[in-house]
Amino acid sequence: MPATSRLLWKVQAPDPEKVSRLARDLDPILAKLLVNRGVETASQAEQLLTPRLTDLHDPALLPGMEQATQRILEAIERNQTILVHGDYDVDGVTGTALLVRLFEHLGVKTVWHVPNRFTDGYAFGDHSVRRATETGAALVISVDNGTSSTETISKLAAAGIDTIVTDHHEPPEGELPAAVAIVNPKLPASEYPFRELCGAAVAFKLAWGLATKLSGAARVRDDLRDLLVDLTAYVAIATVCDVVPMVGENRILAHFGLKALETTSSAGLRALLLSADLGGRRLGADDIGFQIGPRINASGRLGTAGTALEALMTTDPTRAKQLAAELNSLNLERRKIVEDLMAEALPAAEAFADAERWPVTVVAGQDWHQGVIGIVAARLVEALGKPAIVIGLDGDSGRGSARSVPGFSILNAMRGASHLLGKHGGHEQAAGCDIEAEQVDAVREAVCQKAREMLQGKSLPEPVLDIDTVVPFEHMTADLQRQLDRLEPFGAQNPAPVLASADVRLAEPARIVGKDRSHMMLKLRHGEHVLKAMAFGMAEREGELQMGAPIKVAYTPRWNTFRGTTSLELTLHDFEA
Ligand SMILES: [Mn+2]
Repeated sequence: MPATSRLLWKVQAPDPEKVSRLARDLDPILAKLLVNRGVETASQAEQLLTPRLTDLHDPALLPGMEQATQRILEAIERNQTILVHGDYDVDGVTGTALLVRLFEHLGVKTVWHVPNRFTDGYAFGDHSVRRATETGAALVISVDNGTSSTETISKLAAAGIDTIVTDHHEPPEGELPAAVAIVNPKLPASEYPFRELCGAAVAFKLAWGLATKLSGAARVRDDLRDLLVDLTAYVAIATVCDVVPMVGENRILAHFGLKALETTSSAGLRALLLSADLGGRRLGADDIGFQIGPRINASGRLGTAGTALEALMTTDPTRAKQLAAELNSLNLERRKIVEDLMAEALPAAEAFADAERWPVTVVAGQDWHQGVIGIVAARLVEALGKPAIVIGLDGDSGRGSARSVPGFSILNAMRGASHLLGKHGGHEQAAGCDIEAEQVDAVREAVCQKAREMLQGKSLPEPVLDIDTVVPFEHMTADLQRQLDRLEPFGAQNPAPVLASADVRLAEPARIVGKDRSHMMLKLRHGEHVLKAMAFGMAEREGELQMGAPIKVAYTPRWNTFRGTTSLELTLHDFEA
């Protein structure tokens, strides 16, 4: 049965003049991909392809850096206890780990705190004040939060405890908290040249700034320099998982951080890599995003992020192995919870299938695990092609997590129900809300009503597949892939290449694979040139493929290592047969 593609293929059209200019020194396909990513000149290309540590910005350019480092030096001098206060996601946990490791190296009395998302609620709150007083801390350093925590920081001050905020969130409209220092590139007065750092990267900048002060010179003393290099591993993990733009300083930090991670001396990080089967390998952003990130997040989603934090910091190899194993099983448990919840949520969503009447899926369930509702919302968006709000109820009240399709603001749609919701907020693509159980039906009505107004009779934007360029299949070789490798690490604004090839045929019948038999494994060929291709979640489309018939494929090429052998393989995004 011939069929068309499932996505709208949009092949990019880079300016041929710019491409040919870059292609003087570079592979022509690589040149096209660079222009697609906004590169125009040879020197910009050079900067992107050869990241240099010397292109990192001076930490002293960050607002609050001088006051922050002065206050920490004072704490060290007076032998005060410092509380490093993170958040429960990857960004917060890794940033906390790196500051604690620095302070332990310096022999500073250090304690840490990450909130429990079920018992402590939001990132900075009374639990923070309690923890600080209990531990006798004189100074709290926040990681990945705090810029809006005016009330909590005042309470800390009233208890005689100073706060240094390190954060990357947008500052509030009104007054900033009365902290000793707020280190955040997004402050209105900031002259820092790069706004897009993740929270762990801001914490790293503080570590670097402090190391500079302690060295008494711009050149950081050797022990601290070695430590800072090691600590970039945490920054790389956070930069990938927090999905900040993978450009400029972020890309440099991720590039060198991945290298540092490959050779890390940290027992905890090594055990984590081994448990994910990533030991001794060259690491890419995907390895972090799909293997390391979910393991760290599982801890905060299902219980306390403390397990992940300890796993990232421990120096004891035996303990490291235990903790890595624990994160592994938490992650498996998390997956099982997502599968079970999907089995309930998908049929519930299908009861509101009509996209004109119900442009946004709104489903709720008693005891739906609030740690995974965001993941389930994303899965529903993928399955049904429209935005989704998934609500986990706990008795009379609950929490909702929303995800959207590109080009549609779920936050706007959610605001259509603002009079029915508790606290709510977020971004265009992802948002969250507090909600009463009895309001679910009314919220569904109000959100869908608002969404229909936003769409004005048009249907939701069709899912688009951006394709970098079309290449003859036989050009997709290991040599080309080694060129494309130079664009790593990939992320937002520097996506992995998506290529398309026409006139490809099956070299053998498709094989249905996977535990739930939802994937297809293909051998594709053009003439003698044969490559293996994985079509994840496309098993149901097997009937569209026939031996001997030409196929158009859109794919991302990747290296696949299996039993010690590395080969070039394609991940299909879509096909047309
Ligand atoms: Mn963050």
